[in-house]
Amino acid sequence: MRIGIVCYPTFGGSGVVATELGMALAEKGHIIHFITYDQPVRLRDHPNVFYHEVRVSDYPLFDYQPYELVLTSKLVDVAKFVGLDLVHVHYAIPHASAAWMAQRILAAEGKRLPFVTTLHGTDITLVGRDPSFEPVITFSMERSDAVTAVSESLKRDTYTHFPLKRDVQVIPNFVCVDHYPNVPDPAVRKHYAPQGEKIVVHVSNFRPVKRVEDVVAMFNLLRERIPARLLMIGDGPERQRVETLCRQSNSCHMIQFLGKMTRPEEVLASCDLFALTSETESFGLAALEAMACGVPVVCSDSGGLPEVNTHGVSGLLSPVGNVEAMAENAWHILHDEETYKRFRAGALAQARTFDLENVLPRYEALYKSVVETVKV
Ligand code: GMT
Repeated sequence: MRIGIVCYPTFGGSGVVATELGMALAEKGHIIHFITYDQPVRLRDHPNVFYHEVRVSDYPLFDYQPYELVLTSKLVDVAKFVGLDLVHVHYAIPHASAAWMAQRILAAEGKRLPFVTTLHGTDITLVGRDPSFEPVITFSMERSDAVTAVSESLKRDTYTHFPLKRDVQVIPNFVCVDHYPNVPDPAVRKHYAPQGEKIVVHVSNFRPVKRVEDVVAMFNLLRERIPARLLMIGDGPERQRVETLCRQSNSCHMIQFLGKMTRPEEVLASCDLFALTSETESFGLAALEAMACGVPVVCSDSGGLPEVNTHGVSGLLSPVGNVEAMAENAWHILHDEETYKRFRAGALAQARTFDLENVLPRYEALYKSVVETVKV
């Protein structure tokens, strides 16, 4: 099939999922056209993968650049030129409405462009709840030829926040477990924890929803009981504030901010525990990536996190904001070798249930049914 993929090209989970899905489809022989404003960070060269940049003009009349319109025109252009069989848009805003508009423009010329919308989380749970977006998101979800959500929790949230009548299919996010290292590298461990301390790690885009401060609070409590270091990977609006707080605390020398990394798994695999303290998380791809490296997870029990991290198997969960419980959970996982080995094995086994091998056929089947049923 010739498939267009529209996504945010940044470090966020939706862009990562879209990119890895496209790469995997290309590997299976599909021809994939990424259409976005920048080269997706995880995109690699492949003979079946093409990238089309959406360039917004900086004409002085525009205080706000009309990205959605330029994206629509690009979709029409690519669809006509390469003969796309369908478009898969990741993140509803504004991708689903752009795809719908492109579909209508092509229909006026007697051409067909089915589109699938995948909801990733903040498009529904945060941004989507802004009433000013509601009519457009509801409309473009209703008009999508198929809608998927990355967890059961996100599906429930979608029906709660939007007056949606159509069906939403859950297709979870995935990892290619065999592509992740799952044995700690002694040199990396020595580098980050020279005294043999336990290494706790957090990866995110440091948005307020991640409650990054709770990671630090949980770590400070843990450090009262066992020697530990904390690695903070990623960057975003909260980083400066939280980094300043850390610098003022007496555990400053035990916390390192590493910034954005294109291959976080090279550090993750050498860590002992992953911490994710989010207010809400539709899925928690970062946690799944840690589990694919054999790293157990301590996280909040909100949104789709309980679907990803099985309590008592791949890690432990506790209520949002309860840093004492999170520190207790971290201590429980790390305090003795036998328990730790059990959680490590559990994390890896749980990650395997989300292996690409199990998820890719579900997207392919969905594409096939959409292409077979959608008319102009
Ligand atoms: O977490 C973010 O703020 C970024 C956002 C995105 O669109 O990249 O992540 C969302 O989608 C990911 C991929 O499906 C999920 O793993 C994240 O849980 C979800 N984030 C939230 O729900 C906060």
